[in-house]
Amino acid sequence: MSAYIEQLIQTIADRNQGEPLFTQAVEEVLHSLEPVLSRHPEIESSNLLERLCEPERQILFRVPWEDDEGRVQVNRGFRVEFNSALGPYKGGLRFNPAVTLGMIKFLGFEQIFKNSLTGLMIGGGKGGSDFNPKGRSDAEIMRFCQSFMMELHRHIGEKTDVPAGDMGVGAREIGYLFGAYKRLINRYELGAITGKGVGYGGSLGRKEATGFGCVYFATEMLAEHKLQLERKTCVVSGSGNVALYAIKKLQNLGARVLACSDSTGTVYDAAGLDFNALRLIKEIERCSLSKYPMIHSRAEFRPNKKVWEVPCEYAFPCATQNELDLSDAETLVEHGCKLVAEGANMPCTPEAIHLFGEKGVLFGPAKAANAGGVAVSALEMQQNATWTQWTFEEVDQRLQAIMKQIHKSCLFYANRYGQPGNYAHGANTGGFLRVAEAMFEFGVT
Ligand code: NDP
Ligand code: 2IT
Repeated sequence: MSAYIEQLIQTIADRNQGEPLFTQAVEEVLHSLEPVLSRHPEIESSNLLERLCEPERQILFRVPWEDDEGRVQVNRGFRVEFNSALGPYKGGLRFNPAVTLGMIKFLGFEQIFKNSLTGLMIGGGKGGSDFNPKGRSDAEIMRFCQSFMMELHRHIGEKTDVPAGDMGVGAREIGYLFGAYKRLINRYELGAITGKGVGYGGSLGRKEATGFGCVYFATEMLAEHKLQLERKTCVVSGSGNVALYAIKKLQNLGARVLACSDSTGTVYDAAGLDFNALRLIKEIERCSLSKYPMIHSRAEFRPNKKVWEVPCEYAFPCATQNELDLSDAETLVEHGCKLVAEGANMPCTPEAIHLFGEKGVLFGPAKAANAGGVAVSALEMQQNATWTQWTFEEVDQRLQAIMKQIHKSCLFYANRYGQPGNYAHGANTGGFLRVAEAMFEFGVT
């Protein structure tokens, strides 16, 4: 590693103490950039990387709200506006008790490169709260969202910063957030939030986009290596928005999905998972997957077990960060797994990714493989800007074209900077260069 990069990583770790997820994400990107730096000395001389690793703006706020018992609760709200070189800050909101500033910074940092890779005009940002939506009534969720927006509204806008969903934030929360926003600003500013309901300005295909996009990306990787999806066995971790629609697309394309998971455990169904049953349990009833065997008695629920123990040919981590570690990677390799495509953000640890490289497991990194969600969010902004709505087919076709293009870019940049076939390398360098070129043209910003 170059002394410059090593020093920079150290400086960033020192300046962001107590934020291990953020430093993990930064390290992974900076390591990839070495060959770029040696060809472009102006990056070092202009301190571009230091600027890139420092958010343009970070907003922290109190979110007071009243629960159903009339008690006043207090949560923390975050919005990290990381980089606006390519467009308005764009990225989701995460509601989860584990949320910290460091977590939002890691997600916002990743978002910069992912959004750049889509080729669309979107900067990088992320937000959220340490609010735990689990076990809360709809009325509590609504009051929380309204209070959250009471502060957030002054920072967002269709040309400023455009939030969407992430873990714990789906159609219900987006509805409450948009309803509050509209009231507070007294304007029907559709493009200020994405992931909206399709009846009031949302894009058809946005709900499916991340999961579908991840499978489209995997399909490109497989085709590149003369492999197929049809009749292959797959496992998907998680059973939320990303996981469910990855499962659906895998099944549509003829794969057999044997297992998925949630925070309570794994469900294994040798006959292939039933998408409608999963959707009922997770999207509609918001229950634990332990209910699945009540619908299909042939299936087995394994409490507190990870999905990686189920032998598969292709694996799709779609739940959360660092959910697939070295020992999980070893298990996957032992079972003959040939491809891992990340639907979640940073689900594989650096050690796991290293092992995949050594063992020749094809690895599709999150920045590329899960970019379909934010890409269709940008398509939602385009529709909103022209007060139109495209058909599902139109959106899906554009999504497929975008995922194909991202796949091509990854290979192109990996090859150009001396790591042929390394998708993670190509995603980092390709995503970086587009942002860096814009930042150069802006001067010192
Ligand atoms: P959801 O909240 O819809 O679903 C998250 C799922 O992961 C739930 O099923 C949850 O279980 C499960 N889960 C959480 N922790 C664990 C764990 N340790 N082990 C197993 N399962 C777990 O979130 P999304 O599907 O939207 O997001 C999932 C990932 O994808 C996140 O990393 C997110 O940042 C990323 N992502 C999301 C995009 C989007 O458009 N939504 C776009 C790009 C990336 P339970 O139901 O029990 O809580
Ligand atoms: O991580 C992500 O890309 C998202 N949660 C989606 C962001 C968006 O703005 O649609």
